[in-house]
Amino acid sequence: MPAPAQVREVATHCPYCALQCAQTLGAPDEAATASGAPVSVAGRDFPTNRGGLCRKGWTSGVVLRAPDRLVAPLARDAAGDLRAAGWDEALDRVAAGIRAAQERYGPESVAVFGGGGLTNEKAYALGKFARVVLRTPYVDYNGRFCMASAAAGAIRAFGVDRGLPFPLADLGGACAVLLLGSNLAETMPPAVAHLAGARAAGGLVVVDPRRSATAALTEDGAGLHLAPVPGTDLALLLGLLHAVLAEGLADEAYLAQRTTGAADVRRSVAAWWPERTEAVTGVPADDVRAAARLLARAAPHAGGAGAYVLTGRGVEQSTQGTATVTAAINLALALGLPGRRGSGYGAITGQGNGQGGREHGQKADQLPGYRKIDDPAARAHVAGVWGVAPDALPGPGVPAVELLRRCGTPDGPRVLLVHGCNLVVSAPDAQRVRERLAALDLLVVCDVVPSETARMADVVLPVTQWAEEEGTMTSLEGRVLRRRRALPPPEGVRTELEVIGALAARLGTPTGFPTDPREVFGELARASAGGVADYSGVTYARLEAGEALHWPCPATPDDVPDHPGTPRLFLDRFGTPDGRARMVAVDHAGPSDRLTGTRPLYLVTGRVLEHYQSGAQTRRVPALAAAQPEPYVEMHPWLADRLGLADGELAEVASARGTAVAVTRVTPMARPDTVFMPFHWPGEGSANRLTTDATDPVSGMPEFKVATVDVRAAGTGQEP
Ligand SMILES: Nc1nc2c(c(=O)[nH]1)N[C@H]1C(S)=C(S)[C@@H](COP(=O)(O)OP(=O)(O)OC[C@H]3O[C@@H](n4cnc5c(=O)[nH]c(N)nc54)[C@H](O)[C@@H]3O)O[C@H]1N2
Ligand SMILES: Nc1nc2c(c(=O)[nH]1)N[C@H]1C(S)=C(S)[C@@H](COP(=O)(O)OP(=O)(O)OC[C@H]3O[C@@H](n4cnc5c(=O)[nH]c(N)nc54)[C@H](O)[C@@H]3O)O[C@H]1N2
Ligand code: SF4
Ligand SMILES: [Mo]
Repeated sequence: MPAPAQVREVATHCPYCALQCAQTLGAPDEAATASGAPVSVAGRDFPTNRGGLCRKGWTSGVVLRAPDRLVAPLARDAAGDLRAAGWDEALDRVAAGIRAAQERYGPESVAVFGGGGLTNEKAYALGKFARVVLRTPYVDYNGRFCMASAAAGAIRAFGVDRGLPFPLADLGGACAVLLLGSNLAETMPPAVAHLAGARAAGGLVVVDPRRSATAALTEDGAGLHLAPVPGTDLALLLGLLHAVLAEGLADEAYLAQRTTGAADVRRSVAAWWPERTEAVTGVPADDVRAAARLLARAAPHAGGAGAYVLTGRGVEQSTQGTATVTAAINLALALGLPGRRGSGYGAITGQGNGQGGREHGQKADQLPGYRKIDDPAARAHVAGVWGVAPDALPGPGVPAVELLRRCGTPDGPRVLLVHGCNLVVSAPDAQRVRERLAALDLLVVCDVVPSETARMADVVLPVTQWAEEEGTMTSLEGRVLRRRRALPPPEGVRTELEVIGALAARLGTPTGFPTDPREVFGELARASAGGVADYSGVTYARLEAGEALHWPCPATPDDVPDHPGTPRLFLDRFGTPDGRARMVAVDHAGPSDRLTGTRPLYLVTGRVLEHYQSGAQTRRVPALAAAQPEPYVEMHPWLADRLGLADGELAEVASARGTAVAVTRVTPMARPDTVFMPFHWPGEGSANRLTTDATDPVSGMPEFKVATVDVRAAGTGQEP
């Protein structure tokens, strides 16, 4: 009998969402690893997850052993098939394709698409590679699909975008939480524990057109569920603020001392009587008033235990996402919440490194440290760290959706490098995205598995995943965490830092591209010094010692103690030039799709507990795939009855973009005028065949959440 494998315990964090639950991996020794021994996963005590994990976290070790794991580069041959290739051959082909495009069309012919799941080190290296080696403005990432509106709203109001400007555990002390468009109970289950205080006080208010698992947490006197017409949250927030002001519940002293713009905002909500709000949103006027009172009673100026306003993708993935976030912030400011201990406003970041991913320079308009690429001082600082002339850095590029629209067009990018995004499943109007990718001269995809996007590529480069690499992630509360290597990667796989370094060497680079994550982090920290997201005082050594370091954490001189990091922002002042929060008046216009006689229903899209995003990872975990095997469309029994659809029957859902076919699930969770589809699957049932690529004018974020559709039994032709 072979000797049992020695198991080494490695403390790390979950590969998936921004909660970054702490895990202990049981990693078998090298010999057992090589023969495919499983990696065990256990929850580890940590302030965000308190030892808990969701079902995805528990099964995350399975992805490390995916049978179709990419272990060699793939290159498309003359017959059009992807076949295994050596690293030199694959990298040479990528470099030659880039050079050919650039010689013919200039540096703007090459684009980079990054991801919010990449470590800080990889995101930083990718942005630097795009600017210094490719010299292209065309770099953006999937955070544009996720956090862009929350970021734009927070920067405008507070001068700083850190999803939660306070530790998540602070929520526990509050007696009211307004949760807009977030289904935490499925998307971050361990976080639900932090709502216990609000629920016990009857103060949890969930705004969601569906009676989601999170909305159900308001039952039994725990709070209120408001179910607006999809896409009308902005009107609801204007009504809530109207009610707060009309009933004299605002924190006037705070408004006078800590904000600007209150007078404009007051005028702008004057006409949003709860009754008018009801007419637009369908939320009863009495519920609007009740929610306003409940929040106000919990606010610090009323002597309450504290209140929070939190937004999620349900309100942000909208053509008025930035305005909606702004309205949520205005409400929070009127109640005197932000920058107060035990109260606040926050946006719940989604991807594992959704926060860090937007700070280190893979966003079209940014340089590391959350610096603006069009700011001369920022350019000079970062160029200095990179050892290049500031003028050599390109200017701002365009947001993700626009970048994709330009791919393969005569004046747009001819080559696209994708790192950490399964675009053809997760981008809006995905069939059109497929067409754009097919029109490229060269599509290069770096991934760990043959995702649907990788299958379209000309060259696929296999990279290490999560437990096979070192790095850092920044969680939803702005805390920098160590991701640790627990086991060696399969032979034939390289780290993304090695891939970027090898391409830089082939293409010629004026500066170094280190491949040791610790070294990259040191450089990133220097590049971020003095920026909004200052990591210069964070080191691997401090993280390894278990220090809780939330940025900003600037470096200190040798004779001064280390900066302790900043768990709570804005306690003294906001990050604006005058230190006050800016209130900005906004108004409601509604989503870009309108109900019509031929498209009489709303479609909203989102997530289920068992699958993560495009499903590239979780569809490869048998237990998760068995629990949620296929695309479906959720509808109310009345609607199903009217459409002649029974549970389990195939429904055809048609929008102005295309048609999807998915299994009907009849449930009273849905509003009778609204159907819901998760977006985790490719193919015929893919929700993003239906979504619009209309974007928010400020943030560039697409309107994933609301489309108008027709639904009928599949195969019944034009007339139902
Ligand atoms: N299981 C699971 N967990 C995840 C992820 C995953 O893919 N799967 N992804 C992670 C990532 S990247 C993200 S961004 C987060 C997202 O986390 P959430 O924001 O919680 O997730 P969603 O399901 O996209 O949307 C939340 C809710 O918005 C509602 N909604 C739809 N339209 C509207 C509307 O017009 N108004 C309002 N008020 N609500 C609306 C939907 O009904 C849904 O219940 O989750 C993270 N965690
Ligand atoms: N209809 C609809 N569409 C949506 C949304 C919605 O609510 N509704 N939500 C949007 C949101 S919030 C998000 S965040 C996006 C997410 O959508 P995607 O960006 O497609 O997310 P993932 O499925 O996580 O894709 C990540 C890919 O990177 C691979 N990967 C994992 N780790 C690494 C790594 O370290 N390096 C590299 N190179 N690859 C890696 C994975 O295998 C996977 O193929 O979807 C958006 N699309
Ligand atoms: S909630 Fe998020 S971080 Fe925690 S185990 Fe689940 S997927 Fe992982
Ligand atoms: Mo996301």
